[in-house]
Amino acid sequence: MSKSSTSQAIDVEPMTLTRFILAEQKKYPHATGDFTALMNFIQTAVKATSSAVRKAGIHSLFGISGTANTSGDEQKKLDVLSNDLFINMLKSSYLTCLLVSEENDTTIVVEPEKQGKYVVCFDPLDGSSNIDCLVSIGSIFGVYRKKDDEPVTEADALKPGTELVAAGYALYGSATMIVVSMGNGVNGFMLDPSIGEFILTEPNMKIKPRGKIYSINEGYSQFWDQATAKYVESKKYPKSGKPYGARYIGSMVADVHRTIVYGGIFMYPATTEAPKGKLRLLYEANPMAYLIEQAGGVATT
Ligand code: P6P
Repeated sequence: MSKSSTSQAIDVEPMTLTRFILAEQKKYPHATGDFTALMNFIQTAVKATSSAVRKAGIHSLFGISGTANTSGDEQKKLDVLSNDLFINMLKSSYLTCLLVSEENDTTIVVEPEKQGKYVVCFDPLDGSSNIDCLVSIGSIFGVYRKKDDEPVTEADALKPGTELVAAGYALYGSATMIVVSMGNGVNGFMLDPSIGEFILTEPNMKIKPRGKIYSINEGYSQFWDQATAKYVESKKYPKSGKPYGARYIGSMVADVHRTIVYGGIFMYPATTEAPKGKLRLLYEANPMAYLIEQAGGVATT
């Protein structure tokens, strides 16, 4: 990476997320700049959410909004703010036709005059129960391409994860990072607040073949099925070698990011209390499974 000659280490040719994706799309003759443009609008929603998260304590943005989302989760003020940001930026891209948000009871059909080819399923602020205690939280998105010219219906979003054309997350941690894949590997981009750009800092992210960390909410162990219990036991009391370390943040984005960077396993199994599990398929499980597989890992129900 070239540096200017000034004393301030300013990169005169920064590999920004926009530049990277545009170059990536040039590798596919059929590709258009549309996904690059869509990612620019997602970047704006992430930057604004990041700014709000980091000044929430100062500007009384902590606390609840007094409403609940479709899953019955209590909505925080920041949930509502980030949801509005994602919806407004995605709609104004003129590149989306249908939006599915964790915070909305129904699908959002974009006004016909603004419709484009992408369907975006997103959790605008995942892990928001951790906001008020300053634990890392994140945004998750999965992108499908509408394949026909028929009128938009919710069926356009009810697609298997194998049909995703891209997925990513933003992590609002000690730094703000976007991790994204368009089906050709996973790359991580750190927000440089001094220039307001996401800079490529983790090229070609690959999960380790074997890790040393297991991540699951052990508070529910009495509700696990036998297979889960036996597997976790095998990590704590291995027949040979050291036991795995336990790490569980309770924010999926943070737990999955750590799993990609350090290796290991993240689990949120179904329990007798929650036979269908908790993580939502369209905007948590599918996008994260896509990223884990693109990083060389394995994901399963
Ligand atoms: P529990 C956050 O609410 C979330 O959807 C995921 O981010 C996280 O992995 C999970 O729930 C935590 O759930 O039941 O362990 O608190």
